[in-house]
Amino acid sequence: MKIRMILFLLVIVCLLGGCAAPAAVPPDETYEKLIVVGFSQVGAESDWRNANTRSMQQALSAENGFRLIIDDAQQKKERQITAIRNFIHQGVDYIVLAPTTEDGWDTVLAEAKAAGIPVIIIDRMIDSSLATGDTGDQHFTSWIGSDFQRQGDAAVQWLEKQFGEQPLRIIHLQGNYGSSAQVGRTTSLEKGLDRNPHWTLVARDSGDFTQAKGQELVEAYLASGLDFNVIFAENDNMAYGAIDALKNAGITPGEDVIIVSFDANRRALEMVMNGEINFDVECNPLHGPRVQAVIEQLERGETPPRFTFVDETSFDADSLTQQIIDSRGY
Ligand code: GZL
Repeated sequence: MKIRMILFLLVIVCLLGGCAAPAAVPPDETYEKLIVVGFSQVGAESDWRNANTRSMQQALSAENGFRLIIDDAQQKKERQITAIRNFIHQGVDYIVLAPTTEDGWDTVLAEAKAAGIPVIIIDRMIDSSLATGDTGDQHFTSWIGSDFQRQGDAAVQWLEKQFGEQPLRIIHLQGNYGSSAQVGRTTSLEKGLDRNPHWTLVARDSGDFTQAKGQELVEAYLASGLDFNVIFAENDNMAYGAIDALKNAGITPGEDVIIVSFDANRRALEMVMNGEINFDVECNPLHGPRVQAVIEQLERGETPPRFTFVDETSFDADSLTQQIIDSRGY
């Protein structure tokens, strides 16, 4: 009886509007107008990568008219493929991909194309055919990144200029195998070794672009008694690790062992100034404004460049000043 009375009273209250569903929050007009961008990022393995992510966040911000969704793939391609499929399912307006390695993207990018979602590639190449300028498939709208073989050539030519006929015994710390940053920089060193018979490749391993692995590899080389006088590190974070290993062994980096590196992060340029790194090749990560410009062109119905190679330079102690370091964007 009591339950019936309670139910009766509830019905009365509802009829009087006391339990109407909360009014749906009207969609925020500005939120609706934001351009939604799904960004599949390699990971957070290096200073370079983190600067790249910050650049994308600063450019593709809500105040600039964007809603940026970032997926960190932890350097695993499979996670990137899943992320892209999720972006397609979410119906984002654009997809930006910073690919881990060059191969294996055709299927998922064809799915994005079928869904009518433009794809912008940044940083590394997605297919060696791109390196030849061949437009390859049409599964991407625009590519913005670096010429990694040109970076490698700058480092090798500096070694040739600095050391002439002196014998070089080289440790080669590579980036992630199959990434175009590793492919390009390695190709240049290979050609340098072919050109210079007085150069010897003492050891070569992948340090995955990380500081920890760079230190681990050089500690192992030292423990095994390898004799080397150059470390060719394919990014600054591996160079940092190598330098720690040398210092811990009482070896002076930049003097007893020549250090060549890539990225030219501000932290590394300080080490060029203090002599621990001898030569550092810029690899510019600040792609956010470049991606923003491409999307804004597309929004206006314009056609952006298919390939944009970013301008980059290199640094040694002779060319570097504190003013240059302080002016750097990353
Ligand atoms: C290069 C970029 C590389 C950097 C590393 O464009 O892909 O990946 O050289 C980063 O620091 O991890």
